[in-house]
Amino acid sequence: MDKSQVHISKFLSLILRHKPETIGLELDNSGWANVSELLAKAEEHNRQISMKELITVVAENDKQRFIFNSDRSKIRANQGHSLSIELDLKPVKPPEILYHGTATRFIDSIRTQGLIKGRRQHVHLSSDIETARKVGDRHGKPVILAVLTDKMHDGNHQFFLSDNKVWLTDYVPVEYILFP
Ligand code: HQG
Repeated sequence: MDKSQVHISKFLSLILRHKPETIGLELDNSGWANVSELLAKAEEHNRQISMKELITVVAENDKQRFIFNSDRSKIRANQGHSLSIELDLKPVKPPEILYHGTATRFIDSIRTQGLIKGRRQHVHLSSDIETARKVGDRHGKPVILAVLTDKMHDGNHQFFLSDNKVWLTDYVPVEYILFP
């Protein structure tokens, strides 16, 4: 993504995951926004985005954060919401191990509380270490935690796989976490 695409992606993350009210937009219960309304309201708030730019950002987004419906009349974020919306994801059996990237400063708290979702709708896990490292890097000195997801699944915890391949779960109790 080039600089202007990153700029648009951050704006879309704000609007489609967290605060649509910033531009007076409403999402439906599944997090979908009407595309023409989104572009019109963005423009009213001095964020001019063309349909062509929007299509490029959706297609070339490094993490495939957004998706259109089939006729491109609607758009939503694939995951990462703090808004309470229904993504309609089906529970999926996870692999044996998934990874969570965090920062050293959170480790003491995670050791006592486990992994909590905080302001987001889910705890985010990835199937590869490199992604986890990048996620942790956003918060400080990165630490990669391995999570025994097959054991969690056996213990009746549910997992979901978002359309952009982020693993989501509600909470990770500390006994399932392998600390480095
Ligand atoms: C930490 C990005 C203290 C948790 C990424 C994380 C991801 C605790 C931070 C997505 C804790 C929350 C989400 C506890 C968890 N005590 N700290 N008990 N339990 N934490 O940003 O997972 O680029 O809400 O380890 O790729 O970092 O936005 O979650 O460090 O998929 O598309 O609390 O955001 O995607 O931070 O990132 P976040 P995250 P995008």
